[in-house]
Amino acid sequence: MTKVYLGLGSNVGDREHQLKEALRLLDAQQSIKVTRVSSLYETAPVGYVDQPDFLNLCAEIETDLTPQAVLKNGLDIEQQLHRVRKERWGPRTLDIDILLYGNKIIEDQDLSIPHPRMAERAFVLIPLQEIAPEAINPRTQTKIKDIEVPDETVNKYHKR
Ligand code: PH2
Ligand code: MG
Ligand code: MG
Repeated sequence: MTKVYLGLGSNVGDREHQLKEALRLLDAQQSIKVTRVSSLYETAPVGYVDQPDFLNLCAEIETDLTPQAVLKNGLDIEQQLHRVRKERWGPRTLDIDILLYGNKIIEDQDLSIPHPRMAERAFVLIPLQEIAPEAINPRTQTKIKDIEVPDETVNKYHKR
């Protein structure tokens, strides 16, 4: 079994419901067990800023699936929760990103792990530091808890 860390975000519709539904659908897979979930965080949009605030969380799963299969699972769940892809970084009902897959480094055309922008994003780092302070980014060999968090607006929404 491999420990995989996911970043989930939503800024359209019933954000909290969609995040919880995504966790439920992940855990319902035979091949995936959701083992830890962070608090929910309300976060100002990063990148394309003219869009609603997000709710973000991070989850730890254990799985024997390949990285590509985890990606496919995430995309299927995004579809089930009615995600419409219009613009990159635009508003979405649900986004599931793979942040870390064990200690593997993956550079495929459609998949880059560790997530290439995770160290620059407070909306990823704060929830990830909550559930996986000792995890290591295999690209930089840094512990997650030692990564300096950028100064963005991130408010704890509530404990699950
Ligand atoms: N996701 C993005 C772009 N910007 N900003 C916040 N606060 N949260 C996100 O999940 C997010 C974002 C692209 O996936
Ligand atoms: Mg994303
Ligand atoms: Mg994504």
